[in-house]
Amino acid sequence: MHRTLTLTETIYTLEQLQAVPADVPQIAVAGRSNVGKSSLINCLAGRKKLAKISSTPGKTRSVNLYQAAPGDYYIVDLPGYGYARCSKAERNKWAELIGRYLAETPGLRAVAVLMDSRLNPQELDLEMVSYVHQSGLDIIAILTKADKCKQKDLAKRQAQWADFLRTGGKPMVFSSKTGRGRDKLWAAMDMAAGFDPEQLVTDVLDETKA
Ligand SMILES: Nc1nc2c(ncn2[C@@H]2O[C@H](COP(=O)(O)OP(=O)(O)OP(=O)(O)O)[C@@H](O)[C@H]2O)c(=O)[nH]1
Ligand SMILES: [Mg+2]
Repeated sequence: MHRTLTLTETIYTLEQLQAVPADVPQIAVAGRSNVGKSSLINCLAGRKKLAKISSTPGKTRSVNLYQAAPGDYYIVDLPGYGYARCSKAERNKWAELIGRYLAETPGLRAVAVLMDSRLNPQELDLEMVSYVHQSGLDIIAILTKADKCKQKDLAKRQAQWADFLRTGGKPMVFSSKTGRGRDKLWAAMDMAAGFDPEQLVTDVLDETKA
């Protein structure tokens, strides 16, 4: 099925957060700086330059809402946390923006938490996972940059993370470079947003026939 993502809102300040539509479901994409959030959005969209990416951490500085179609919900690219090389004031500003977004968005249904498949669980990853658990939101746990790991190490990493995920499930394995996990992630996003992926396929086929 052909999916599209369209950037509809770019939010820099707490005041602008008020403009976020309350009635449309949203799935946030969160994770430490440089883990691959914006690359994952581009991979889902099948476009290289939709979201800006960089090998230098701290690239995304706003909350960016991408409208998914079909389905009609938002996938939201967040600034990364834990970026050490910016001022404390700036770090606090982002942390507050991310925190307020996660706490005050009525349409928020789930948080995709991205973790680097090459690293042991980091303190900031564990904090985010426990925040999502406490807030009662669904969690979609994702190991990024899987192309940089051997299959055996990925399996170990999945088992390691399963201990921390309350659902008892393993994180999904994803690579923006190879597209590994892309279809599975779209299905998980659809379901978390309240859509049945199979129904979306049927709807699209019906529209094409009509
Ligand atoms: N090999 C490989 N590199 C990746 C993958 N995903 C992202 N990268 C690289 O990792 C770096 C960071 O990617 P971004 O998508 O900008 O990361 P981000 O999480 O959005 O970073 P911030 O916006 O700074 O929080 C870039 O150099 C990407 O090319 C992947 O699946 N495989
Ligand atoms: Mg980014």
